[in-house]
Amino acid sequence: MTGAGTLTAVVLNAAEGPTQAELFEHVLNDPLLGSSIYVNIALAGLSLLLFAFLARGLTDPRAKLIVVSTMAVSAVSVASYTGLASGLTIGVVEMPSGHALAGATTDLAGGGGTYDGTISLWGRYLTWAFSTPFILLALGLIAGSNLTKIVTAIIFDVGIMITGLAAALTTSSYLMRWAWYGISCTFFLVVVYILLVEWPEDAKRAGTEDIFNTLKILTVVLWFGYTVWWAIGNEGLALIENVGITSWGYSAFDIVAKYGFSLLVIRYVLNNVETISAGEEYGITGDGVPADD
Ligand code: RET
Repeated sequence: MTGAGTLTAVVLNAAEGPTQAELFEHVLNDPLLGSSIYVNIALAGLSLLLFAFLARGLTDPRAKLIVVSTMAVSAVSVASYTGLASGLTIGVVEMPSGHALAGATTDLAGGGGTYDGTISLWGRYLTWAFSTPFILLALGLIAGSNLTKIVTAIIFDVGIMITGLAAALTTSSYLMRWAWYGISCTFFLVVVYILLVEWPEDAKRAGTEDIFNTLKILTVVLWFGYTVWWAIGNEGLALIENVGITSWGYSAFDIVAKYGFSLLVIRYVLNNVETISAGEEYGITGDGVPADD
């Protein structure tokens, strides 16, 4: 390639943003950002093994459904963090004017180039759309709630995450980023209403109010934490500009909201199978009548 050709290629590359390989190397060579991701892959994997071990003797189908639901959160987490680690679900986003990081550049660690914009770990928001419904399913089942309320909570929960993803990736206007954020928060209020008003009543009826109240407080406080963290992190007001610190915040929340939450749920289910149970034939499909011979 001629000198001018090389220069053109470099400029074009810069305009297109980093390659996946550069992002992969960046995560690998930035200790703070890297550790916030790798630690969670390990924890998610270990928690899956631990939960399977703890629940190995469980036979009641409804109790098992609750445990499987919590295990799904860890399973999605393995995939989610692998997406981040591989560079697949990370990007460098050029913030619109008005944003504190408008015009900022990012030097990629590990020999990558310098690019206009700040790093977004947008894969987090995408995969929360697949993991958090299982947190709500477990909560709704523990509360003994009906299908309508469980599905309503899950629909708005998926809405939170997808509009949160939209907030993270919108570059057309600063205002539009916060408009998405506002829509996301409105959906969040629906979930909070179900958690704080609807399900506690159901849980009282089901006799699970003690554990439900603990889980409810843990969930509402932590989920509110994610919301505030987005607002102050590098993609929001950028009071915290550092991508590694922003990422560690979510990773720390994840550790409690996923694995801590799941442990509480599984411990409760194991010790209270009779309260949780709905009989041997719970969830059976079709109208086949089991033989009684
Ligand atoms: C965003 C930004 C937009 C506004 C709101 C948010 C809320 C996120 C929440 C995330 C919870 C994640 C969990 C993950 C564990 O697997 C998307 C940050 C309201 C509540 C519990």
